[in-house]
Amino acid sequence: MDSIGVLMPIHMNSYLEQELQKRFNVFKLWTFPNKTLFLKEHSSSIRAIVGNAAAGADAETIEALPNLEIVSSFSVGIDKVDLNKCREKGIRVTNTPDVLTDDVADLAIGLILAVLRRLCEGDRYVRSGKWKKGDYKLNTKFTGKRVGIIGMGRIGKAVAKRAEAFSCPISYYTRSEKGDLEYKYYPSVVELASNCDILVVACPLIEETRHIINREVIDALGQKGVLINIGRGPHVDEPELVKALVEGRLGGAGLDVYENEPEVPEELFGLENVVLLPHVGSGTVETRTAMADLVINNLEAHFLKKPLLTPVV
Ligand code: 8YV
Repeated sequence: MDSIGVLMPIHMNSYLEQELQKRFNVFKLWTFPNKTLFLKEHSSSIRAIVGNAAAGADAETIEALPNLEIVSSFSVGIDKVDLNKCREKGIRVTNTPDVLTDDVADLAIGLILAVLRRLCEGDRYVRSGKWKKGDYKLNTKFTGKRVGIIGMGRIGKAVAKRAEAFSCPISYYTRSEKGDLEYKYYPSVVELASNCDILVVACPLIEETRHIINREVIDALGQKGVLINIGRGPHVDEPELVKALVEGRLGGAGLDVYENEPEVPEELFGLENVVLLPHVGSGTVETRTAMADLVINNLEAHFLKKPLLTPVV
């Protein structure tokens, strides 16, 4: 398979790169200074793209690669892949579900605890020596709080399971009610937000879920409510979120994702009720290794004409 051209648009993981290079002819786009020239010279050799949550395969790239057969994404979310264009051209698409579910759900709980129990602020308090000079203020209990979840796929369910262990009543919003779940269903995000203390975004990013967290939802969550986003930045109307936090209309936020990563609104930096992470939901050695193996296994299956392990298209 070492003559098969595989395009990586950006650097994502050293293990993935090494393992791909052992098997394929890998083109690392970021090492070519001129993208147009690169495409002119190499476009016909490329039969696969390995992208991720930051850079996938848009219509323009797909059109520029006449021999593209498969996009194997190093992510579960495939919002950066033009699925319609892939369908139209008969290009297969795979992602990395399941292997990252636990880590992302763990991180959602971590963010909830970090925001409510002020873990980062407490750490800064100790390190700065302020503990010696004063009393640390009280924070907010997590156990028993009402947790609302947007999206009840693998990750949403895993967050619910963990929150249940904290005795939290769970409710959720999805497009239609899931018959097999005992959690309370709300047919609108505003209703869900009005009836929970912590709102977790865990749905895929598609046109209908863009800005699913808007001003109305934020106001429904209210002064004591906490927003946790482990989905995608564009799920949230970020300027509205920033305004609500700065004006004290929202209780707090734990964010792993942002609208224009790696740009993060600086107004958030000074707020103690906000915890900011650099999109690391799946970012453990174990999980990123499992994701890389899945990407490679999908590519190998494709080129050996075997069934794909985790097909999307
Ligand atoms: C990663 C993700 O950030 O799986 C997803 O959808 O957002 C993450 O796991 C990423 O693609 C790893 O580079």
